[in-house]
Amino acid sequence: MSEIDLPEDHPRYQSLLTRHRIEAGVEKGITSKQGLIAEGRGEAFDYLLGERTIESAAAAERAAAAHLLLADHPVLSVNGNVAALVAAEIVELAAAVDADIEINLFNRTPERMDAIAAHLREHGADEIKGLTADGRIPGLSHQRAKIDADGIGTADVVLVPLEDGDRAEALGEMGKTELVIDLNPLSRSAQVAAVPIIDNIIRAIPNMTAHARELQEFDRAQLTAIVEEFAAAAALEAAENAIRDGDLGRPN
Ligand code: PTJ
Repeated sequence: MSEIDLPEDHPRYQSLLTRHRIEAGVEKGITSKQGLIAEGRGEAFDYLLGERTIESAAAAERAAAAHLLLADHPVLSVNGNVAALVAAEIVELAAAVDADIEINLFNRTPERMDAIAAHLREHGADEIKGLTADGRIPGLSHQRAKIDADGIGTADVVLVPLEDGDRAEALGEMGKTELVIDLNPLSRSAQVAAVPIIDNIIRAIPNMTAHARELQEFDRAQLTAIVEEFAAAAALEAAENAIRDGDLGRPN
């Protein structure tokens, strides 16, 4: 038995674990109510993908790991859904690629910022950015423009999971290389990403950490070759085709 009192080989284990974590996130003041709705939308896409990491997503996860290892200043952006679903896994990825963790919220309130920071610390995070908020994303109004000047402000590569389209677009215009995790290949965030990862974040982050560990010994030329080999448009197309084919991952 595990976190949700269900054996891990139960066919709905991962989906029920995800729901449990999001619900707990709302109860802890981490995840917004809108985050619940966003998770529902994500689940629908995941169901159509067969709740598995498709081949093109695995390639994207490897390319994203190579980007993070090549970066001068990589930052992993965390919102209320990410914190609820994969807090410990984000901390592990940050350690594997030597990245900063920065909290960035669409619906930013001091209470949620503090609750998420505390939750990340409970899961092993040390330094957490996002609380200073002394930088801004140009072209965005409102609280969602806030960033740390020495975090995302100076990052060259940013992982933005489950991001809203406006913010993803504005970050791209700042010249950041964006790695986006989003189960919807048609979302604007996925469309503007250098590396769109069309996979559930619950699978994507541990996969990226495993790739980063495997690529640790690669030199810059080898990592650059992996980055250059990856084609974003082809990955988006493969994911859309997998959803439209709708075999739900069942063998033909
Ligand atoms: O915590 P906050 O205030 O920053 O708000 C976070 C949410 C997610 C509510 C906010 O960023 C938002 O409204 O996002 P959107 O525009 O609904 O986009 C979220 C995207 O993430 C959608 O395209 C979903 O399909 C996708 N998604 C949802 N759950 C998952 C997911 N992708 C990967 N893994 C998931 N578990």
